[in-house]
Amino acid sequence: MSSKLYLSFFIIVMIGCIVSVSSHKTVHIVGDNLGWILPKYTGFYNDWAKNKKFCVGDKLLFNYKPGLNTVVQVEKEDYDHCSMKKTLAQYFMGNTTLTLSNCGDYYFICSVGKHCEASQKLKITVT
Ligand SMILES: *[C@@H]1O[C@H](CO)[C@@H](O)[C@H](O)[C@H]1NC(C)=O
Ligand SMILES: [Cu+2]
Repeated sequence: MSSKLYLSFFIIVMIGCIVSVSSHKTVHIVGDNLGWILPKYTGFYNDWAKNKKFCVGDKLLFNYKPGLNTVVQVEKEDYDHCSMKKTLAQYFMGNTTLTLSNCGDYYFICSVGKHCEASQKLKITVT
């Protein structure tokens, strides 16, 4: 009887741990200290994202100055071609925080000048 009680207590503690770990939300600062800028080299933002794990509920923080850069969420085709045939969302007021609410791929580009062609673009996969 008491070992059963002990077991159910143990199970409740385990569930509590799992819930608190999985509800831990991370704010990912895109480009870390450099922020969301015209990158120094091709593939900079892919490198930034490479070893990170993006989970549902995490946030992305794009640090940029309004007027100098924008954040445009697009689909894969526009990401690949730096076009804006079908934009999902656009932000231009500076320092944009986005919540990653769904699993799947997210694509972002900057719409200023030739910034996207110069690799100011970001693809992440949310799991
Ligand atoms: C945007 O974020 C940067 C970096 O954290 C900060 O220095 C700047 O003051 C912020 N700008 C605004 C308008 O909040
Ligand atoms: Cu830009």
